[in-house]
Amino acid sequence: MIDHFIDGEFVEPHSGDYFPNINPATGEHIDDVAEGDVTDVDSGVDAAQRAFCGPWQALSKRKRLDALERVAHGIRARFDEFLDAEMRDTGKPRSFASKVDIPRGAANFEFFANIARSLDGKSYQTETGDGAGAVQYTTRNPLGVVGVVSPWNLPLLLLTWKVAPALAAGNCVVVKPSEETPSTASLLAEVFADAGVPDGVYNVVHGYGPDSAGQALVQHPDVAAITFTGETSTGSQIMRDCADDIKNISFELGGKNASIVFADADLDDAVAGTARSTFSNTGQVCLCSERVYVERPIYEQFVDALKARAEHLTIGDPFDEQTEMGPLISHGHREKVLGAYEKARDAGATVVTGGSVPDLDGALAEGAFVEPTIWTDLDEDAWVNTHEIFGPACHIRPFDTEDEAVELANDTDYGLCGAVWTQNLSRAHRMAHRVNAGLVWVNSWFLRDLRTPFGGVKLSGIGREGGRHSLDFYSETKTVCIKL
Ligand code: NAD
Ligand code: 6OD
Repeated sequence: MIDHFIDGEFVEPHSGDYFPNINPATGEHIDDVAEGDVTDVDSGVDAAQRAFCGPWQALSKRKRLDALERVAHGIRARFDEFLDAEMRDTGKPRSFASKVDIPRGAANFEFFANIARSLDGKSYQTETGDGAGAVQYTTRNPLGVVGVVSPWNLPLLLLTWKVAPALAAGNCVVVKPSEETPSTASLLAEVFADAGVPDGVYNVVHGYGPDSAGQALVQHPDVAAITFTGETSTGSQIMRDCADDIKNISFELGGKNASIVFADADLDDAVAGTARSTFSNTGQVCLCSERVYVERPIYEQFVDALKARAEHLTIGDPFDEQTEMGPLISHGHREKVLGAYEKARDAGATVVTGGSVPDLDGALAEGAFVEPTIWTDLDEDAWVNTHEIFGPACHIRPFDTEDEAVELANDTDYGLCGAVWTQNLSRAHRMAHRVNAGLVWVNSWFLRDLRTPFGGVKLSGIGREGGRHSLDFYSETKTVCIKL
């Protein structure tokens, strides 16, 4: 059973209801998860408020941040448990989760603890009419209780990306992990307890989103801010639900990211990088490239090379070291992705590779697998070119000029990131400037430095998290003016 974690204890849901947790690689029922409701959320928020006003604030900043560093060590000490839990919940391969998800879970705590140690305010000397002057300075104050609503694609990574800075800034949290991936949030609760973090600082209420724990958390009047990662349509609903209380919000939402490959790029790097940016985590990373634009002289060569990469991916058991691609998160999501594959075919796409489900034996035959898929020859307004698929698929189209590439890349409602492949330095800078997104990678993809601001424009989000930007969001700046 996976229960809520409230006020330092695992507790059963008020309703007594549990829902199943399914391994998407096999369809196996792995656990039962507490289904939270308004009453459970009330308990979580109440515990967080008491901890905020009591033991968490009573600790010195140094002791609070030391405790977060112990959480980082605690994750590392139980690395294999976190890894197994994440692989079972998501079906993501060991080769990915052991390098990305779990290390980043620990690194997020260490990084934000460190950066918060050196945070400073500003001071100003102010002239006054009487000549005495005044000094003004700023302080940062925590918000109180922060609600964290997180998705299933990088469960521990994205939950800790928000929990760590929220706590480093002095807040307490109530988290609502995705209903698809409850396990690592609960393991993390054990790590918090072992690290000696006071009860009520980190609370977990499991459940669904609308009319369930997620919405109750967002609407709770004593929650000061909501930090959310997930679908754009969910973000819209959450924004409406936060409006009455004018809650602070930070949103990391969907993407329809473009990868632009110029003829002067290092072709091997561009193909390998685009394969990574399209197929990593079975295409379930908000930063994945689903639209690829290739300069005409190398178009055919590029399509053939990406096809070869897709066809050589080892698909299968997430626990096998050799596996490069696991299943999608669920059969429900597979229906959506296969629906997109069908829409592409109906719109007249040339299916370069994939488009269906792979043949797998034994237990894996029950898994939510799909083939990595590449299309060409679709119009830009085709459904799969305008909607986020969140699966291992992309459309490739040729272009002739830099202006055309910019126009194609920017012709979307989203603006999370872009990738540009070129050896021309001036062009790299021009394109980085002209692609309308929160983040542009040149000759790389998903190369992260946690100090940098992360977030999207247009339908891809509101605000920036990362480094000091996160700490800005999770605190209020106060100005103090002292007349001398
Ligand atoms: P989702 O929006 O369906 O769910 C995310 C979380 O929100 C879950 O915990 C869910 O239970 C909760 N939720 C749903 N409706 C709610 C409501 N009305 N009120 C409160 N909570 C609610 O997203 P998902 O399917 O879990 O994740 C995939 C999506 O997330 C994709 O669109 C992807 O692009 C996006 N994403 C974006 C980023 C980013 O950094 N921009 C990162 C990861 C994922
Ligand atoms: O690396 C990160 O910090 C981050 N927020 C990644 C988001 C990935 C989206 O799926």
